[in-house]
Amino acid sequence: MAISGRKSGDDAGVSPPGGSGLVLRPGYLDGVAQAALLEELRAALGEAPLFTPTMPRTGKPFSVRMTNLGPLGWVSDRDGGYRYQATHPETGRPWPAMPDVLLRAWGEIGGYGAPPEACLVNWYAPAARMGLHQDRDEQDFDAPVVSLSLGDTALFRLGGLKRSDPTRSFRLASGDAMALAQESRLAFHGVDRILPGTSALLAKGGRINLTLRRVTRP
Ligand code: MD3
Ligand code: FE
Repeated sequence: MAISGRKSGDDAGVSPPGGSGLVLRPGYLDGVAQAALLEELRAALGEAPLFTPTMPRTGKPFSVRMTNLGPLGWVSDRDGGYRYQATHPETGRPWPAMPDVLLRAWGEIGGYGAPPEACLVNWYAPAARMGLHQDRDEQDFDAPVVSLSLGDTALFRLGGLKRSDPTRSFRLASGDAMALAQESRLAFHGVDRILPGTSALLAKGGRINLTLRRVTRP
């Protein structure tokens, strides 16, 4: 069975206090499904290798390496800034297709009528992190963002609509899924650190996060 846990008809998940529009599905993928998805990702990475994005204007490299799946991919570099584009910044080729398990997760957890257009693959080495930011490079903020985690557990931080709003932290473990819609869609968020040795899925440790998004308005 690909997906563990709830039967159809169960509620969408558990919401931590204060998080309107935030849905957490701990253990959404069981160990077998995690390993199968990892194999699909390894094949995709052969077609669309990880690249190191750089910050707009400064050119400072991200500590997270990235690639994308689907019709559009998120990229960033010094001169072009944050953007979505249909091709890999280094190979110039289209992004690989999204695996079915991701399309299924989008429907089951996000519950949005139109399909996702972008799956950003974030690859965290054990020391990588992601500073507090908003996701606002999409045209459609009505669509949710759906995230799946693989590998070592992340200490994730979620705030409010202003950078200075209070934040709360929780752990995202291998196989966990999360959806952010409505108020939480434009909330500040980041990854403070990866907790080493918390999963055996990746032999060298580290973490992969897959983020499914709608970019254009359907
Ligand atoms: C909360 N990635 O790629 S995924 C990103 O774990 C990103 O790699 C993090 O933030 C990661 O932009 C977090 C969960 C997530 C994705 C989108 C969000 C949380 C979000 C949008 C709004 C609020
Ligand atoms: Fe983000």
